[in-house]
Amino acid sequence: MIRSVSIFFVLLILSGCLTYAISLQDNQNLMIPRTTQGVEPTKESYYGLCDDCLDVFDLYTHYDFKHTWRTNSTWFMVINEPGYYCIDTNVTLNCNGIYVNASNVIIDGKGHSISKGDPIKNFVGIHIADAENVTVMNIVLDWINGEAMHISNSTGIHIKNASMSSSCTVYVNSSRGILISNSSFFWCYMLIIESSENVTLENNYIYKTSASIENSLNIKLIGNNISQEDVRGYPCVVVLYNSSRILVCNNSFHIVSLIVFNSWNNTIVDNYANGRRIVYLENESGQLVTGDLGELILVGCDNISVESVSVSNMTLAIDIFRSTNVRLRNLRLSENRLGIWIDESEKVDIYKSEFQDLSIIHIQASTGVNIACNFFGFGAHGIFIKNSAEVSINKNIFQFGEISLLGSHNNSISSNILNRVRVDLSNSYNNYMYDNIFQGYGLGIGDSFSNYVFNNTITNSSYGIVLKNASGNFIFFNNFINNSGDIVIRWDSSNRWVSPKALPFRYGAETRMGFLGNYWDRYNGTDRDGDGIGDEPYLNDTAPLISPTWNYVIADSDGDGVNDLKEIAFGTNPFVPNNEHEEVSHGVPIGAAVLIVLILLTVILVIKKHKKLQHR
Ligand SMILES: [Ca+2]
Ligand SMILES: [Ca+2]
Ligand SMILES: [Ca+2]
Repeated sequence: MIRSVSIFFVLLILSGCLTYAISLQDNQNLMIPRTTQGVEPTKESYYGLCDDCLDVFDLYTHYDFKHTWRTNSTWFMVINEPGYYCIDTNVTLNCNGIYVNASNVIIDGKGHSISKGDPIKNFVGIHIADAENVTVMNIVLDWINGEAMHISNSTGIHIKNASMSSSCTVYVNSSRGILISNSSFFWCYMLIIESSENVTLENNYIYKTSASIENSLNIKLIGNNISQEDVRGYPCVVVLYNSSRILVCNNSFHIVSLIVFNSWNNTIVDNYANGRRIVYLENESGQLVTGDLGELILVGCDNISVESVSVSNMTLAIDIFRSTNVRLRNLRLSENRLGIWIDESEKVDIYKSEFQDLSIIHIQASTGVNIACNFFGFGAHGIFIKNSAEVSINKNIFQFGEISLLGSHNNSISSNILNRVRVDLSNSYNNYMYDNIFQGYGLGIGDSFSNYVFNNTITNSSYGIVLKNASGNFIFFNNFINNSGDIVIRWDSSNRWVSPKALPFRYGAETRMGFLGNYWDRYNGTDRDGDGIGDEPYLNDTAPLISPTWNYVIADSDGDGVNDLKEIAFGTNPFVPNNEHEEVSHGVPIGAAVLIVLILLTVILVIKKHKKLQHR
């Protein structure tokens, strides 16, 4: 319940991205008069999106199902003796429905409906408690909100030809030997099976309804039709959580995804999503997965290659739980609410893949995830990283979205082209952002320390960097060009705007030793000694660069393949060859020439755009 409920919140909040996509205007910030103080992004643009949705994932938002019937003690009907009970007419109730605590009972609705008259009160439709051998059939529970059906501490219960609808829940708790068949669940909030054994859901129609199987054993889902109409609507999932020996067989999924958390010894076979097969691998190694899939689920796997796989139109396309050495390449994920979910995993590579239309990568409690050389299209929504380390985002092109780090450290974002991508750090430390080009949005750092931001170019943003309650971060050797404001500082933020140490650099003909600040295009200080460092400070930058960074040559003094600037950022010795940071050395920085070309392209695009606007 913990996770399943909160997954909804995650997805629901992610859906906020959609409105944000629509409201964007290209380079509209060019119209804003330029000041040194940028325009602070709104809450949802800066913090809101990721950090709220990720936090909520861990919240224990449990409905207090177990007590609802006691607090509303009025029942339309109480059955405490065995027998055959019929319902001969449709009824609308302003109280609880039928309470069964006798065994050997049959309730036959004969096709009639029991409707909940009060949409607010938390009434229960049918509650079967401490009973054995009860059948409920041919009944319609039109039960807006509250629980349509609650089965607790019971055995041998059969629900058949029943229909339940209207944002209600169906809750099976601490029960065994339950069969729910040939029934429909239409627009229910959730179907929950908790702490139960031998529960079978067979041949049901489950529409716009999520199902959660938690702390349960020997549960069977067979031949159900589980669907919703729109990937952008209210997201639905089927979650297996802390459960084992689950059989999921011959089900037809449409948009709704199956998600497996910490559940083992499952048999998941012959299922289809959107007409394509669902691949489930548990405790496998050395496998190659390829082709157009409905969904891919890896649980406890090692050494898996996933190549040329496409998944579209699912709530979640690829679910990776507690797996290691997974290589994903040439994927094409589009129109999925979540593209890849990586949880409690290590060493996952996502390479040369394409993400379109939502398809968010969500990484949590994982280490060693490398995301390189991918393309994130105009509708893709980026990467969320929570409580993870050693995630590398390198050489990707983003057209839109957000990269968000929450409670994460020792991650790097390098050599990416970030068009209209918000990069936010929250409660994160020792992260490295370098050699990136930010266009349209800058960088936000909140409640974070010891992060290193260097050799980036930030252009065309309404703010360059936003710092909120963030101290001890190093921001140096970046270019701030054509932003309507350079920095926004909120609360107690004190950071360092020059290189952590002095280093040798060449500017013009001479090589000198000194601290390097940032290039700010609106800085108009003098440089009387011609060393490339301005004579007056700019804001808190005591060594502002007089021209963009590509006019300064940074050496690799010890010839170990890592330039002195990076050595200083990574804390290695620029004068002693080092091997301890080899991962740094194979991140090829964007060279000055490439940078210039990219900036020229940007400028051309901006001019074109501007001209277009003038012509209107
Ligand atoms: Ca100077
Ligand atoms: Ca070096
Ligand atoms: Ca060195």
